Amino acid sequence: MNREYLKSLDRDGFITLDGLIPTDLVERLRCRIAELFESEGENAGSEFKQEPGSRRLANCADKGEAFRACVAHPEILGYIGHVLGPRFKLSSMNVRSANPHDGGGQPLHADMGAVPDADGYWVCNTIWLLDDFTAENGAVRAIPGTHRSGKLPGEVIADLSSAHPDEVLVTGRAGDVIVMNAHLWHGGTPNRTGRERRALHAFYCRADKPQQQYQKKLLRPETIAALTPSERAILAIDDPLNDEVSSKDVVRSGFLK
Ligand SMILES: O=C(O)CCC(=O)C(=O)O
Repeated sequence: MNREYLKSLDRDGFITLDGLIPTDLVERLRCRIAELFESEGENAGSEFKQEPGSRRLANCADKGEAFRACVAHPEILGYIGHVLGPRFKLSSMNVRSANPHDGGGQPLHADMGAVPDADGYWVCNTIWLLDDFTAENGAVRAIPGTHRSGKLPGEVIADLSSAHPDEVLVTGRAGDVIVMNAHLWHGGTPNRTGRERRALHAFYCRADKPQQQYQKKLLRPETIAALTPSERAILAIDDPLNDEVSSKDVVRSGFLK
């Protein structure tokens, strides 16, 4: 892991890992996403949530080998562990595509409405760019340092949809991965172009917190049988603590994640 990146992640709450996704995996993810949008139609995303202005897919760890290749990437897990500590797991894996012609704008939020607790940070997201993120097409905005505020944006900001003086636009190239402390105040911006803007969200949480999507219940037996040991561990398939904390609600709502 790069020390400067670790410093930025601590200070600002996010980093961008340039070109981390091999080109052929970007292509496989795009193809699989297109197939799933086609086959799931109006139900796409409904296992978790549908979002006006964007198309979503949920439970992606169960939806093909291209997604599973993104669950336990060693370099990314290193950064996640830096934020969450040694014991963490995948919380959910979803796709979000900001629709052309002004879709995709979101209010500022922290994922799952989470504030750090006595043990520190407990949510961390990764955004896998499957299209360039530009100033025009719905790049994510973020307010650096707000993950350290111990507050949610709604406690401080009257209009969560308006521009904030301290916000920055996190642009990047298809193939980059943004690692974001998910307590950071952030949100999607409108896609003002005529083309979709696709991203995969691999979202992680600390071991003692419930998964947003209880993977053990949602994955088909054949998917579970095909997991590598490291994928099985990160999905918390054999973790009794996870069964205790996640099994009550198979899917948890939570702001925009
Ligand atoms: O896909 C993106 O632009 C990030 C969206 C986001 O922050 C969210 O859905 O919580």
